[in-house]
Amino acid sequence: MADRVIPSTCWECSVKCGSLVHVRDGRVAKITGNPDHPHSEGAFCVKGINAPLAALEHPDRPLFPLRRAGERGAGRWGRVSWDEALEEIAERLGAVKRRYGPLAICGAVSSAYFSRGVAMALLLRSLGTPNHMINQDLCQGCRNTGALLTGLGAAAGNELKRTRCVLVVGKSPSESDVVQWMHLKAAKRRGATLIAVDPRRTQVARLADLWLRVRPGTDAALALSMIHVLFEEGLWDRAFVDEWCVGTERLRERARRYLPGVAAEITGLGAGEIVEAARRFATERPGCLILGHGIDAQANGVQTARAFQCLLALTGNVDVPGANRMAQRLAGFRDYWSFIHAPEFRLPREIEEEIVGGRRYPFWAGPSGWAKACHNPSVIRAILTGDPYPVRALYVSGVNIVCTYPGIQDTIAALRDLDLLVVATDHMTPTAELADFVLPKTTLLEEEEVSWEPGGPCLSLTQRVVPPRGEARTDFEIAIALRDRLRARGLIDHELLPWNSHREFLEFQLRDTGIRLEELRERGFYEIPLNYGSYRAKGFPTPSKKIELASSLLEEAGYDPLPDYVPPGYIRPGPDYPLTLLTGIRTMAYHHSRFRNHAWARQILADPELRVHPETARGHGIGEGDWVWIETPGGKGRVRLRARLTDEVPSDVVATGMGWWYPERPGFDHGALAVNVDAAIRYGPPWDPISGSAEARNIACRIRRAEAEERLETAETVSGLGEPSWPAPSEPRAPRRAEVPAAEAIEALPQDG
Ligand SMILES: Nc1nc2c(c(=O)[nH]1)N[C@H]1C(S)=C(S)[C@@H](COP(=O)(O)OP(=O)(O)OC[C@H]3O[C@@H](n4cnc5c(=O)[nH]c(N)nc54)[C@H](O)[C@@H]3O)O[C@H]1N2
Ligand SMILES: Nc1nc2c(c(=O)[nH]1)N[C@H]1C(S)=C(S)[C@@H](COP(=O)(O)OP(=O)(O)OC[C@H]3O[C@@H](n4cnc5c(=O)[nH]c(N)nc54)[C@H](O)[C@@H]3O)O[C@H]1N2
Ligand code: SF4
Ligand SMILES: [Mo]
Repeated sequence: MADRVIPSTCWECSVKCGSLVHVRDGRVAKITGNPDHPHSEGAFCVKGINAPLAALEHPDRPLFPLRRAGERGAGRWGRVSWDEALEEIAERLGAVKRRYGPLAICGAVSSAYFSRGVAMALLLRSLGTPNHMINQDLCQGCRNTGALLTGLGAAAGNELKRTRCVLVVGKSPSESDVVQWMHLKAAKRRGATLIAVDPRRTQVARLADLWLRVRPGTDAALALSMIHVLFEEGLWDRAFVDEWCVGTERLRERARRYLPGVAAEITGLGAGEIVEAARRFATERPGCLILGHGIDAQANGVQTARAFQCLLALTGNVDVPGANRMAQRLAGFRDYWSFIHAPEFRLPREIEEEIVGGRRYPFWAGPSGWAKACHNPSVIRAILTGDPYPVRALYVSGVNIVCTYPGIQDTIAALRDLDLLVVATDHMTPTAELADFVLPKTTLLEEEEVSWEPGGPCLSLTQRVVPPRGEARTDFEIAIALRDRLRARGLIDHELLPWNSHREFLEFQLRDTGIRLEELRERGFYEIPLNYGSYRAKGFPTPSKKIELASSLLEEAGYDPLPDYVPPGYIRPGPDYPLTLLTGIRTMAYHHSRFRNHAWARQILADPELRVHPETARGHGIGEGDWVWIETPGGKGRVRLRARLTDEVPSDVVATGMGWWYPERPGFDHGALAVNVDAAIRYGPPWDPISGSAEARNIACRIRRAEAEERLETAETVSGLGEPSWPAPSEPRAPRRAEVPAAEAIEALPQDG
């Protein structure tokens, strides 16, 4: 067979780089970056090079459907045919539906933007349930909810190539986004100004002209103070703001509370630094704002994001070359959000209103919410307590919730309690270990996908390079096959998953673009022409059609319409927990919990790290490489991490990653209870009042050197199961109105997760 180079798209993380798959003698020889790809321009990483092949060929990969043969989590499985698996799953879903009603069936999915998110949501909706969980409440949910309320879902994308100033807040692209990192280094070489806001001395902070080492969780005070400086010194873009923003005077009033001296006290920064950052960002134009995960998944996340989005609006850095730009859509293309929000794929409103968390978090979960997905912690609680109603069956695909949701003990207890747990996956994760059925999933090189990449902007094709191994199927194929069995049993109430093959779905996504799948094959992408200033014709996606510095939607719903600083929950615990723990610091070799079963990745980083300042380490008798216990006030367990001494963190902060487990260890949790930071924290409140996001990133903690004889928590010893560690969300807020605008606004937003 002739050698070929197939242009494709890497999906091993949310960056979605253009790739070139080199095929020799019918086998994949190597994978490299695609220099011609409009979004990634050749950028690529160690995961993209190694992971697709390692996952494809992994010796432990499940290649056939498996049915549990022993107790949940006992690791005993029997091979069954797809027919048997699907028949029994359909039968048991039917039993749950008949006994408890459709709402008792729920889903969980990640990277929702992949077609698997559509397959999952629409299969569940067809069954009559709006309930599915996505990662975004732990991910970019606060930033995106904030952007929608403000009406400014503008991202930097490759405008970084033309910008003169970049403000990077709580993002570490050298670890999490190779494309952005490439652009930032180039911008710096070109002489652009870089301002980094991060408690940690990240690579961006090292590169920056100005590094603001903000105290964790206090960014809103910084942003409001910068806003104040802009107003005080007349540095705001009056022409833009007068024409395109509402609530200017009210914001000015609010920002007055945050004089640089006041904000300096809150943030730990110097007043002079705050003023300088404001001046530079306002005057060195055009400028871009990048908001990262560091300000998200926090209890004041939405208003913190809004504070920065308002700052951006005041500088007028909106949809002009070199500034944050609005969505660059290809007319007619349907992505995840189009399906989630399109009326023809929705359930009747009275059913959507029943979604778990919808009344409490209408801007997130309810019929008018951004995510139209559940409030995850409330689902865990519903499984365990039956409140607000029983959730008894869960279909999980493409997410390893035991390893990635905070409060692992509660997640385990909930999964064990279910009447039915089905997990589709390409490797045996701790989540899959608890399933009744494990369904074998395709891996990247066996899949075909079309995605929209706003950064580039382009449509990007992932090509099926090899046939699926064993009996692996794509999520779409699984969903369609399951739908047919459910339909045969009269269990489909709403025909919302109308396609009969994965390919048919992809063609439907493209149908109204005028571009055919075949045309994408040659280059692997279709470049979307840039078009600035689209808001001039259609306005911003808010009720006023303006950028709402004071949000009318929030105000009508009884929330504070203006961004404000609220002290983070972690400040409260007091002297027992003197340090702040940052979780989720990305490392290049891993994607959350993935690749712990890949030798190439484990060679790069063998154990979970805790980054500790050398002085703090000395004070605790901790040396480089020592094992250290970490505990937080709300956590049900303690976990053990390996100390890495570095002054990149301040002395009152420690930082770690996430997602750890050791696939080779015995027990269904494979070590997650011992070493995964989500076993030391909880999914409980404080929750952001608008999005419901849990405080999963900045948490009070204490550390102690671990002695060799101290036992580790395992699947056998785990305690605290059975009781959710948080109360029911109290009274619904019952807003008068909580309408969120049209889908096209949503699609401008960052797509992590
Ligand atoms: N290699 C790799 N890349 C990934 C992923 C992965 O798992 N591995 N995951 C992908 C996904 S889903 C996501 S969501 C993104 C996340 O990627 P990023 O948005 O870059 O998030 P982090 O890497 O967690 O970095 C967040 C930064 O915020 C800082 N920080 C913490 N608390 C605060 C705070 O209160 N204020 C401020 N200003 N900063 C703070 C941290 O020190 C850290 O440097 O990465 C994506 N890319
Ligand atoms: N404490 C703390 N917790 C966090 C975070 C944090 O910063 N701190 N970060 C949060 C964030 S931002 C995120 S996005 C989440 C990530 O949480 P997850 O989405 O659970 O993370 P992954 O480990 O990437 O899990 C993906 C799973 O899907 C499987 N998979 C991959 N591709 C496919 C596919 O095509 N189909 C199917 N069916 N399965 C597939 C993989 O094998 C893997 O098991 O974690 C969150 N959890
Ligand atoms: S950053 Fe790496 S893993 Fe992510 S899409 Fe690009 S090559 Fe793939
Ligand atoms: Mo994420």
